[in-house]
Amino acid sequence: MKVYQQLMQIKEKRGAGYLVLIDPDKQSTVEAVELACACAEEGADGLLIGGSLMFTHIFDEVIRGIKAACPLPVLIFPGSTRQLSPHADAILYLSLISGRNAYYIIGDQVLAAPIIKSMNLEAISTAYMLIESGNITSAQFLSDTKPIPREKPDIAMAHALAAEYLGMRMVYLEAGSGAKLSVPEQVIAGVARYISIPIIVGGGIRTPEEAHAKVAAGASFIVTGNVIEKNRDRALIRAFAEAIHGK
Ligand code: 1GP
Repeated sequence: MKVYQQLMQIKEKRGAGYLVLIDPDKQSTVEAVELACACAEEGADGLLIGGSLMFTHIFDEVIRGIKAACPLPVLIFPGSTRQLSPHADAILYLSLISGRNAYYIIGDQVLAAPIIKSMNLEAISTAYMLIESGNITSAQFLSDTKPIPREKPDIAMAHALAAEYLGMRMVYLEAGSGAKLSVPEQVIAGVARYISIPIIVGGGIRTPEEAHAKVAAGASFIVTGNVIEKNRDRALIRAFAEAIHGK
């Protein structure tokens, strides 16, 4: 079964899905594999691998290691065309539609498309939208784009609807890794009632309660990165999974 279908089944059965971001820059391969296995055992639904920057050469090795040890679907969450691997199950094929920098809307995608095809990777077309989060995030700085103001849900809604009309399959509302403030529920709720494609929400989510509030507002998938990578606490992974699945 395709990963996209798998994700839709998770959303259907569990109300929402929990995706954990593993950044190969922040740990060794052994640690990344350990964390991935803990996520599988404690109820997460999938893994995102990637980051805005990549200082390490072990990107491919981490994905291979995780795939060999862990049953969860592995999706690449690419900061650039340098983050590709034939060992992943799929790639979030991101277009940074909140910005007006053509390179991140279509330039990098053109460079990546033939490689993705040759790797036989499933590409899941995803509208990537940066939402203002209290500080300048890596994604904003590196893409040289402005985020959508957090108190203007109407701007986010119009962008998300444009993505749906363009045929994109998911919308990712991103506060940024380590963001001071996560995506406001008001923005999620506005977008959720306006479009019919699933919404991923991530960036700066630090507690299961916060994750639950995002799902209640209309998120279909929640992503956490830093909070799990720093604590590496199985009970916390379980608590996030339960809060997101509505248990
Ligand atoms: C970043 O949304 C992800 O792209 C995760 O963010 O590391 O802040 O959880 P955090």
